[in-house]
Amino acid sequence: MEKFYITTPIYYVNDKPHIGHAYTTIVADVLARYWRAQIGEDNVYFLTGTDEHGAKIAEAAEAEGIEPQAFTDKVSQKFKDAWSNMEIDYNHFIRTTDKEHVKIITDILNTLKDKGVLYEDNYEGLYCVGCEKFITEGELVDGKCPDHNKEPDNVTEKNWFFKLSDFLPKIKAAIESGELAIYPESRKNEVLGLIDKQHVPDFSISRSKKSVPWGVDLPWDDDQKTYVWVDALSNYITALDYPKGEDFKKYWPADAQFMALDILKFHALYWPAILMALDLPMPKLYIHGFFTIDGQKMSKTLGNVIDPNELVEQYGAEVSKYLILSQFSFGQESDIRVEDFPVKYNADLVNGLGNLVNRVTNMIEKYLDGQIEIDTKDMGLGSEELKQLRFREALLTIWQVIAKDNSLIDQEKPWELAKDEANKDKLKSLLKELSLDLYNIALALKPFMPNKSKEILDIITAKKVTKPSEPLFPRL
Ligand code: ME8
Repeated sequence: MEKFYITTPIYYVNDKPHIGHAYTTIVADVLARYWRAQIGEDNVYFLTGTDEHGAKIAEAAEAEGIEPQAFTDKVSQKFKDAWSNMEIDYNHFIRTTDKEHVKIITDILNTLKDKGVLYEDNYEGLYCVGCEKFITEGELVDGKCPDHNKEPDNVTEKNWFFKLSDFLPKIKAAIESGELAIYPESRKNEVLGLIDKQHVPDFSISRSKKSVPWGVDLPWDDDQKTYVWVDALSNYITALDYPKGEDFKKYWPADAQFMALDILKFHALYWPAILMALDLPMPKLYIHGFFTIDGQKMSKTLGNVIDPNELVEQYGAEVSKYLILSQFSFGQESDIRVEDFPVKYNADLVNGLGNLVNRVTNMIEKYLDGQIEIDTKDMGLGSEELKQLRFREALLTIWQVIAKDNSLIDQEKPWELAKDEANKDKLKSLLKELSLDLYNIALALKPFMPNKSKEILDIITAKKVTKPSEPLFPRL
């Protein structure tokens, strides 16, 4: 039976959700809705959640003067609230502090140890808490981590390591054969380049309890806690109740794991290595760009963090999602320009789609007394693009039809045709063509704007078509 498993990264709860997290979650939501319509609700599983262990989270909790668990409860809820506000329809929201997750992680760690892929070693080096990773001198700018503008900590401790080096040739072969799929192609080549340059040392799977007190215990070593990445990456299978769960048997491997390129290395190297050690099949990874706001990195200090809740307040959930997805292509490095949103809203939604619905239904009401028969044929508008995860291009295809129809009306001037009884057939077939297009536009919009899609379908398939009593998209 066909199935489709979609994941987003699990987001860190050191801070509340922003538009970057929203983008990944929206594309996952649109794709899930698309596949539910193709293969049935019961054959699609969309997972999101929060990553709640590690030094970074413990520090954030301490800064607020509350216990880590209470802190993660609070921030995790903010992610849930934001997604509910954006009308994101996930199947499961996993938290790495869930009891079930912690239990399975403990089993996974034991299995990895039994398989002989872990070893103990002393580590001496620099650690950036912001990145939750060890960092080399060469990566520093003016002695600081360039991403977090902070001096890394000097760390000397005993850790457990994963023998990534043993897996690299197999990972390379899996990427080259397409067994481990990485899209777009440029990101795949980036990963292959990393492997070739041998810039990937073994990775640590644990830290001393003294440095990371907030985490899952390493079952065989009292002094150690699991280091965030094994805990975090495994969420994609613990959520499905690995190894025996029905969901796991049905849904793994993932058909689309979404992320930005900030965490590509972890997903394209560490994650496949863990999966190979567990004898599990490889997923498909889809990497989108890491975007900036008005040319700058999003940061609290700059005060340019865009809160998805504020967008929803201004535009509503569906329009916000449209504005975000239509601004740039998936995979492209981009700059979000919120100041363009009102212009785009007026052009595409008020004057484009809203106006077309209004004109067509108004004319059917006026010239045909609301009577029109449309043959309800699904032309699969935008479907090919969505199958290839080209979200913006799917929208562009829909909007080409909207633009074509609006100019067709301008050219054919149905109000002139209506003046002469001799043109009655011509007028009727024109309105038929337009309403068939509207019907297909509404079908194609379903994964993007389920409510607006239904509104349009209800209007256009009504026994007596009348123009909407209120504009579909009110002018700002
Ligand atoms: O990395 N542009 O969590 P995180 C686009 N917990 N996407 C962005 C973005 C931006 N400016 N900022 C964030 C972690 N994202 C780990 C992941 S997974 C097993 C563990 C999105 O809260 C994008 O999807 O830092 C990115 O990969 C993710 O949020 C990072 O979220």
